[in-house]
Amino acid sequence: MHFRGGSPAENKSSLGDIDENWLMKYDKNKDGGISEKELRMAIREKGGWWPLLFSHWYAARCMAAADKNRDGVIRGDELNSLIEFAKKQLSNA
Ligand SMILES: [Ca+2]
Ligand SMILES: [Ca+2]
Repeated sequence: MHFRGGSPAENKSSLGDIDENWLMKYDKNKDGGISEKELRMAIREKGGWWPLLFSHWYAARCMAAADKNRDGVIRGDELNSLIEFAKKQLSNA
């Protein structure tokens, strides 16, 4: 993985962990999709991403960007949108 910019090295390595397998670990109700609640857990557990305070705000932004059919769950192709959005946000942070 290659990222440009001034982020600390530990942020760069944690960005590489953001993929579908990582997200699906947080699919607690096993419905094959990631709800906003599940996404918040993922963000909180990631820790280094964003301060805890932002987890609600950040999850809502990710949902708005990735949940194309507005059913409140990220699944299938939407997962890729979510991953792309998250990486873009985080590499700019
Ligand atoms: Ca789920
Ligand atoms: Ca959806």
